[in-house]
Amino acid sequence: MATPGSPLISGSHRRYNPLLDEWVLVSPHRLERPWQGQVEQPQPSALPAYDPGCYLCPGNSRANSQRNPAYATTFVFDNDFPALLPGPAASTSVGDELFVTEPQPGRCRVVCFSPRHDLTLAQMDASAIRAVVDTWADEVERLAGLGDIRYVQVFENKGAAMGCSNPHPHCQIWASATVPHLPARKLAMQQRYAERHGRDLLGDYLARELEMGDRVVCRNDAWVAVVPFWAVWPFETMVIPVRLVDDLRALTNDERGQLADILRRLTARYDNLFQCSFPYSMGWHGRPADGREHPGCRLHAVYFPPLLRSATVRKFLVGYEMTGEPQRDITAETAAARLRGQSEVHYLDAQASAPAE
Ligand code: H2U
Repeated sequence: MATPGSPLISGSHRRYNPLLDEWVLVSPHRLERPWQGQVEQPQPSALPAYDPGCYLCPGNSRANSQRNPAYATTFVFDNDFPALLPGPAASTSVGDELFVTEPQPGRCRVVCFSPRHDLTLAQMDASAIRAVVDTWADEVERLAGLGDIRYVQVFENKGAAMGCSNPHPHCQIWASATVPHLPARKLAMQQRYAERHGRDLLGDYLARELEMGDRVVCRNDAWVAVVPFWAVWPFETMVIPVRLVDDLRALTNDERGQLADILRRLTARYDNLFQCSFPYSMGWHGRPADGREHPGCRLHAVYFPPLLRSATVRKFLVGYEMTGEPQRDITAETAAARLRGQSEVHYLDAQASAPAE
């Protein structure tokens, strides 16, 4: 059945992000200018399954004379160089109006997704990704239970383009004594919407996206991957649960399995777009561990990939974006159509199974 799609806006316009109370400038007409970007050859993976020099591979040594076990699925350890240090619980801010500080004690963990150095989520099978989902939920549970922790941020920084130090598939978890300002603003906006409408913001947003259809990338019964209407990064996506669930810990067995499915399919589409290991930063936003009510809070993941036109041509948030507000040329609808047009079979797996010429 044809979906109605979004109202067509062709000139320069701004779009509002109701989750962050921010705007993005959209300039679709600029896509008509001559393009001098290169078209690149597909990139084969040159990585070995095991790298003796990798500090994340099984059995290898890390900083501070630590040694990784011979792990077979996921492996989690305390970051040897943590940005947040354990300490006394956060007290109130100190200083005058212009020079304010407050303590931010916490914990930092590193999660290896697989013993295989050469895989990413896009090439792992659903059962291996399911182990990652379970590990995230277990870690949030454990860290949220520590007395001095109010927020647990799970995030993955993938690819050298994002400053990632190691291609071995991994993510980080930073647990802090106060809620960082981005999730805090989202919680406040979701609460305001819930108080005004008696429903949750992302639930209403998801229903409208499913009606319009033109920003949806892929979905299953429990999850939808969508390029948000207010996306800043060219191929930015959100992964939103169909059920109102506020936290990774609260996902049912079925929702966890379906999450593994949607993550594999979305990341395979990303890799296939420019036939490379697609760099991105992703993170989960959900309920804090502060024991308070958070009306309207719906768990979701955000993916921020920097690539624009090829495996090397990326977007930078510079110029007007640092001085005015974020801007994009390709619309969210066009980006979603490009991602929808990709296969969910990873290009390296397709190459490997293609008959030799
Ligand atoms: P990134 O690839 O996103 O930088 O994450 C890798 C993390 O691994 C990084 O935070 C930690 C770094 O501090 N690390 C260790 O904990 N031990 C090591 O021996 C090397 C790196």
